[in-house]
Amino acid sequence: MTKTVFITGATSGFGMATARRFAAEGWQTIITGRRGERLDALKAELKTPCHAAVMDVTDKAAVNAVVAALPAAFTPIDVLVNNAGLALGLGTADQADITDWETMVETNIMGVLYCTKAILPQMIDNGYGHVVNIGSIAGNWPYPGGNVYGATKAFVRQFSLNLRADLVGKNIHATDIEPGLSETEFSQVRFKGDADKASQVYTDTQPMRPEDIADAVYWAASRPRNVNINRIEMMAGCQAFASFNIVRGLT
Ligand code: NDP
Ligand code: 8X3
Repeated sequence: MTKTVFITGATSGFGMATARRFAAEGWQTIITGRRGERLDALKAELKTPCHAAVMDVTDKAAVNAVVAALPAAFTPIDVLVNNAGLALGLGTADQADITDWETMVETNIMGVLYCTKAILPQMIDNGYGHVVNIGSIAGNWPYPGGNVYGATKAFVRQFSLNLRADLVGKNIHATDIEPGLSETEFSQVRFKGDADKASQVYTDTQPMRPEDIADAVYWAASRPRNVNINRIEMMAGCQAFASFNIVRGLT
């Protein structure tokens, strides 16, 4: 039987790679994001049935409207991939812009909540479903400038685990995928279009590729039902942990 995946943030990076991966495995896709022309191009490329909908995850009414208007052939949804998200800035907490903080909270937290709440009822009615959230190593490990971005991803991790605790008896699976250094448009967004700053993040490194994360999403979503993958933390092969920062000379 044909399966259906609903992906947020499919216009770029992990979300686009995830749509391609599920379609290559024969799934039909619902692809969403704010940039409609990119959704149209992706839809034209995919070989399985695809429904594209322009949707801003921070707009609760828009999310509900998109889900309510899904063609019957695309319901019920088997897998929701809550991928849309962003980091804005890398300033320390005292210097960061409060509107950047608000945007990260609205997108990375409220967006995940709006989409989950809109789609869960059909999973519950269907007696089957899987919510895959895209967290980050930034939600597990602090770093300077990670302040609110990392905190939003810690929320995503704990919400994923709590979803599972609530919904195990309803046959709903939940997974948090927690990637590290990966080359997408993420740094261009974080540095607000400063291409030099963005490309420096990846200079002389071997970052993960969007396809590496799509692999993990697909693998988690395609386990047999006697297996739930709670979390997958992934780092680039060139990335690891550092020692604690000890500042000397403080009085
Ligand atoms: P990209 O910038 O390449 O993609 C982000 C996607 O999110 C785009 O499709 C964008 O679509 C969408 N998006 C952003 N804001 C909104 C919004 N308000 N409504 C709907 N869609 C939105 O970055 P990545 O692919 O790297 O990021 C995907 C996820 O992975 C994010 O949650 C990010 O935090 C996380 N992540 C990224 C890592 C990395 O190093 N790249 C590592 C760990 C986690 P559009 O602009 O068209 O709306
Ligand atoms: C993105 C990974 O380390 O840049 O979530 O925050 S990191």
